[in-house]
Amino acid sequence: MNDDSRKKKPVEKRPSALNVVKGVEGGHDGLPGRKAEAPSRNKTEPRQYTTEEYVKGILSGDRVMLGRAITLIESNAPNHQDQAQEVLKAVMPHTGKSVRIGITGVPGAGKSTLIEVFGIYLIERKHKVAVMAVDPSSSLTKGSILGDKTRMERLSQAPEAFIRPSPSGGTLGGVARKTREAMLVFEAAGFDVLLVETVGVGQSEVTVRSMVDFFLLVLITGAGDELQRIKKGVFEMADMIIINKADGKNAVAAEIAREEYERALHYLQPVTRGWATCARTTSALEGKGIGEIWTVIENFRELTKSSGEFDKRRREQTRDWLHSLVDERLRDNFYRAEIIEKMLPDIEREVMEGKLPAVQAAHDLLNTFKNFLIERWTDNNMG
Ligand SMILES: Nc1nc2c(ncn2[C@@H]2O[C@H](COP(=O)(O)OP(=O)(O)OP(=O)(O)O)[C@@H](O)[C@H]2O)c(=O)[nH]1
Ligand SMILES: [Mg+2]
Repeated sequence: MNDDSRKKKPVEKRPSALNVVKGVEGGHDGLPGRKAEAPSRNKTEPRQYTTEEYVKGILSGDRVMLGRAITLIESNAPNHQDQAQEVLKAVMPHTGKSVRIGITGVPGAGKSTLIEVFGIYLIERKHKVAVMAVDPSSSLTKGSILGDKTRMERLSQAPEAFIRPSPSGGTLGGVARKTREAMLVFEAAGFDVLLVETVGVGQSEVTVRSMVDFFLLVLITGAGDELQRIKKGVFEMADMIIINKADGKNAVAAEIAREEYERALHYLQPVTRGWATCARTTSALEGKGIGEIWTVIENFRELTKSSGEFDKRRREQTRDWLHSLVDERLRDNFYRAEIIEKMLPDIEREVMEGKLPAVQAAHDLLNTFKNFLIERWTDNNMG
């Protein structure tokens, strides 16, 4: 900040210990907001936290600071993003010690109900459970999330659990980035089981599969041809299939479906090397088969840890993520460059009219972009 801008913005007189500057809003974690640290007459200016405060809060498992750190990560403001990166870098050595579980399935299959009972099962066994969702369609009103909070009533009140709704708005890529970073923060805060629910819209299953160790597909019976109801690709990504609602009149049908799936799975290439995808029945409503989910996951972890597949997958996921971040940034810079914006409509038209080969057009555009970058670099460094 130079002297000029300081003059324009006179510093308000406040008691020195309460020197409050505009910063990140807290209380986004679904908890009632902490009593305001700022003087109550100045509610619009929440306190800004230092990177050290965030890091200390996360590592000590302070829920309120944890919620704030995730809010910081989810913020699109450039200064928040810079600080979020500092926080992430600092907590990096404390991340990785968890099992990351993706959960997908047809709408209404009982994913949220299952997460509630499974989460409770885990915290009763001394685990710390974080629940996240990847839902690029979720709006700012977070309507679907409110529904989930009531479905996860006990879990959302447990101190050993933390439920974080999907970051709202933006592209799937943006939502996924924020969720990945939130996972790291949860791990640093000592959460050892991370559950990521996907709503099963479009590409979101592929994205969630690319950020978890274990992928769980939740299905139900009784609505026509079972195998038709989900995209074949999703079936092939699963490490475990669950036929939920195996209760009451449905119990027998669920067991028959399970056997059918089990048979079908023999013909599929398993998604995780050395692991045979299996099918089980559950009743989230009656709490049946819940322990079996964990047994399967523990077996999975043991097997893939000893074969090296677990760590290999994580390393590859991180590498792929790096590449997709670079791809995204490059594309963004390219399409936002003024010169490209100007050129593109004409070039597109020429390509569409068959006057210019697409390969030549792409070559011209990229060359123009390269020259634009060189010029900019020269201006910045020589000028
Ligand atoms: N009978 C029976 N009903 C269940 C079971 N699990 C969930 N339900 C009911 O099924 C309905 C949908 O459950 P949710 O947990 O919201 O399902 P979901 O898969 O999260 O749904 P979406 O998020 O909307 O896709 C609710 O009315 C649940 O009470 C079960 O094991 N048995
Ligand atoms: Mg749900």
